[in-house]
Amino acid sequence: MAEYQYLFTRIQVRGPLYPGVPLPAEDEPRSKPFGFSHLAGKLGDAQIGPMYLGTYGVLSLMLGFIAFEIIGLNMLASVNWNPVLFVRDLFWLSLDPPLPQHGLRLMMPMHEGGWWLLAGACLTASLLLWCARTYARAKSLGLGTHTTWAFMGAIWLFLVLGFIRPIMMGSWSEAVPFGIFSHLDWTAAFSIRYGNLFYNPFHALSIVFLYGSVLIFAMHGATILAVGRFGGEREVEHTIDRGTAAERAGLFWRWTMGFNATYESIHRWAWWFAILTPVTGGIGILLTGTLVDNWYLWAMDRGFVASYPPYDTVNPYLQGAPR
Ligand code: 07D
Repeated sequence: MAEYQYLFTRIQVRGPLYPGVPLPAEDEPRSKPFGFSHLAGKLGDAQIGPMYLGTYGVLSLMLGFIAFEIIGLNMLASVNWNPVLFVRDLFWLSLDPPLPQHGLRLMMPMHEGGWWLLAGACLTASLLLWCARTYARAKSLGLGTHTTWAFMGAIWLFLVLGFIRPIMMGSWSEAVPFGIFSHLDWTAAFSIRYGNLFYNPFHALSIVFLYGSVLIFAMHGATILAVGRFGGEREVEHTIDRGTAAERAGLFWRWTMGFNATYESIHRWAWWFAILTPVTGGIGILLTGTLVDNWYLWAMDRGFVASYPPYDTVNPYLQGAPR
């Protein structure tokens, strides 16, 4: 018979269906637990539910659905309501932001950006409501609100790209289109228009935190799996006990790189790195086109891109010439 040894095993642990810790009546989850799924158990917890929707959740899903529908139906309309073309060309279809001549107007023909604005408003409201929901659920369970703050980091970048920067530039047309390839094209065009985003130090910082998050996640995930055989998933007790998985894990990193994070600090490292990715990214986007018009020439001006040779060419950024 299979023997249960520690949490990181392929054997699925199953107790009776568990509704979760008891909560005050107004915070009780709406649904009962739904049941078990073997497949879900391969990825995470085998128990599905209970699910709490509440006012924020229901409103958020409704507005998100409306945004999704507006985007999808506009795409379908753009291929003359032909479902075959819709599926075939889906990655190329797009709902674009308002035409430049509409500036920051709120009223405009629907097919000249009105649908984009409406979808954007619904999507923004949906994200903010979902964020409020993470706050309310965390509070009701007596948790910290770290998830909410992290989500707000992502929403900050989302708002900079689609709302704050367009307002500062005076036109919704500056915003990102809704579409798979169209938004990729938008990022490439944006980078070229403003002189190569690689020279934007906040884009660079954002990449540092993005790659840093990946590295930290990989190191931590690998470490905990590696000490699973010593019960390493019981992180908290191990933080203060001697002779445990935590001590071996720490020693491993001191051996390999001379220093180790603690079981507590590694999670703060991960949280900060993840959050700083969109936070620094948002700052970088906000500066682009508002304060800095060309990051390549800006970098030349600051001396970390080689200057043009002193003959033949001039740096228009330094000369004040039209660019
Ligand atoms: C995008 C915002 C929050 C998202 C939320 C979710 C929906 C779902 C669905 C209705 C992720 C919203 C939910 C929309 C709706 C339905 C159905 C978070 C987001 C709340 N770059 N680049 C970054 C790299 C280049 C460019 C960040 C690497 C080129 C632009 C990141 C490379 C060019 C922008 C990053 C590279 C270019 C970025 C994003 C390499 C041209 C941004 C961080 C190796 C292609 C964004 C400052 C993030 C930014 C951004 C990485 C290259 C353009 C670090 C690794 C040179 C225009 N780039 N990039 O967390 O912040 O995104 O820039 O080449 O705006 Mg870049």
